[in-house]
Amino acid sequence: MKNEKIRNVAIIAHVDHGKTTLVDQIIKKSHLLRDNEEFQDCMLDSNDLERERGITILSKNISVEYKGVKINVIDTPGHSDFGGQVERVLNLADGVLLLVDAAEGPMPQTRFVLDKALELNLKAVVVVNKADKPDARCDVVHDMVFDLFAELEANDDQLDFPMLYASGRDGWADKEIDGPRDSILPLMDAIIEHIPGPPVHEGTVQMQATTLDYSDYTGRIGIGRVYRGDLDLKTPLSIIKRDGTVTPVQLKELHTFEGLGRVKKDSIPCGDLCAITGIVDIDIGDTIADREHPDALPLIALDEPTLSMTFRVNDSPLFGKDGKYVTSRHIRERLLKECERDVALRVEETTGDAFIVSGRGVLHLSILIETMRREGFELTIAQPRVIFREHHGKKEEPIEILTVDVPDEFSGKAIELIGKRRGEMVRMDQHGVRKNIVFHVPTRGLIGIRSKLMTASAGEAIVSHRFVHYGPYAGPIETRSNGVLVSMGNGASVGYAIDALQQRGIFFIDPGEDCYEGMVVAEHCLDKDLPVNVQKTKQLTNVRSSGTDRAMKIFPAQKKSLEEALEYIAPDELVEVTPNNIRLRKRYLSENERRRIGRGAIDAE
Ligand SMILES: Nc1nc2c(ncn2[C@@H]2O[C@H](COP(=O)(O)OP(=O)(O)OP(=O)(O)O)[C@@H](O)[C@H]2O)c(=O)[nH]1
Ligand SMILES: [Mg+2]
Repeated sequence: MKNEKIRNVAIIAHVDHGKTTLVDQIIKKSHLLRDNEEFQDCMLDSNDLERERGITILSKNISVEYKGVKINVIDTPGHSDFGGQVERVLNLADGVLLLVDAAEGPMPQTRFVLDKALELNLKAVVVVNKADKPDARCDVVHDMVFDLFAELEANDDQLDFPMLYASGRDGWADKEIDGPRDSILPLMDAIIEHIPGPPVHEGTVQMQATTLDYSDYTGRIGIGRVYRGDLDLKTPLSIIKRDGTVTPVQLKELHTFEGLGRVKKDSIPCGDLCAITGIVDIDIGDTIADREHPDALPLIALDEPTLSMTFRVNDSPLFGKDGKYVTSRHIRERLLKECERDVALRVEETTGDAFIVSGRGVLHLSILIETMRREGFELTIAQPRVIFREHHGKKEEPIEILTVDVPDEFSGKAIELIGKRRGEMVRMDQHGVRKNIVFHVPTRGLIGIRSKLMTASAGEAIVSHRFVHYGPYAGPIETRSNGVLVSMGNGASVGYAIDALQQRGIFFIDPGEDCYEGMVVAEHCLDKDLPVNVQKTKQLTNVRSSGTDRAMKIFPAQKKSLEEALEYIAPDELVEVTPNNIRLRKRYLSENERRRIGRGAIDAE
């Protein structure tokens, strides 16, 4: 039996294919906003970083009522660093809306999320989105999606997927390509028609947490689905942990999703989604079940971290100038708190006030750093390192699938660049004047590659990658080939000095910025490091200047974003992160010390 009054649907797609925008339209259409709430774009991307970067970081639940049916919609992040999250929340759904950009077609993350959905035997409704784009090629994309389903060995029922054309931005969806294009309702109808209601399993209650949330008032919040029976506040319950231990628990509150928020309830029917509070140590995959019949649900796979960075206290000469939290105690507490809500994160304490923080990729960890920075933390971060593992006595490393879409004339350069980083081409397709090239590349080789590809293609490349598996160690990869210019002294940089030095490299700082001994101020045009005096001022002499002084012409500094900085630094360098500044520095600040210790010693660490 199915509960026809409920639909649970997850929206999945490659990054930026328009998931959140589409969910916005569903919200808008359902008149969910109260009068005093104003409609914003991407309402659901609610935290500052999400809004600023225009990406979804955490999956979110909303719920709308349509034709007497409660539709639970789960918006998921598209970036591959968060793929594990998507995989988990698919457990909440009975079907998916697979969005595909009408111009780009299926991309690596489309393949990944669809594969997971098919594996779970979920019904898919395909939405060819952004059909308003001038370069939309709906028919071609439709065929590509069909081929993708076939490649992923979808069964006949799955292959027979319903398809709609849509523009989330313009708020319409149609079954026909030349439909009226005036309403999003055909999409809502398709959900009700094609996505099955949740099966109702009679018996004692079983609920599983698939996502964690956290609030300072209630502590951990478990979000999940009721698979069997009804979840009731009065029933005595137990929790079954990953290792099989069973402990009696008492729920404090039970919430159901309604509109953009949550509403307190005494009971949740089988098949519906809910959030529960009152269990301090609830974890992903834990089952909440009847105390008399503690039957565990199948475990949920958790993603293993593939990349780590060492976080240390900021010990540069300018430490504490703009941060509130600078001690290792503060950093430890904050990192442990983050682990409470982010299951893909691991923190390990090491000697010397340092923490090895491991996660799913540069973006995953840089979002944590950026968040901490905004909260007033100061840190230094060492170069990202890939996590190797041993398998049958052999060293293995994470391998990713990388897709690069470039205009023809740049394809040679792209292939050469990726080849240098041990990338192997697996496929190349031509569409129009562009080539779509797929590679397998070690994660090590991907660090910093996006900016290189962008430069090599005059900004035209569309680059995306995701982890596929661990594979044999591919051998050494040459990373940065340029050396850097390192400040020899302390004090603000001087325009006169930068003017004189800029023929030797590209500066990362402007005149007047605070510098210290050991700070990296520019990229050297040669392959070795060079100490420079950026505080040097013009000599004042008694001789009257003849007026032939060359006018200074200082090029704008090439400022690095946090991610760029992390991807740029060499093993003997650090990124200093404070609320207002991102500086690059040598790990050992004095030149003598660096000479004594030598670069090799750090590399070998
Ligand atoms: N032309 C056009 N642009 C769209 C459409 N829908 C979304 N966009 C734009 O595409 C960009 C990404 O949209 P989002 O809705 O944030 O995409 P997303 O899939 O949620 O992205 P992630 O959560 O980061 O994976 C934004 O700049 C939108 O304005 C559409 O239907 N047509
Ligand atoms: Mg989004």
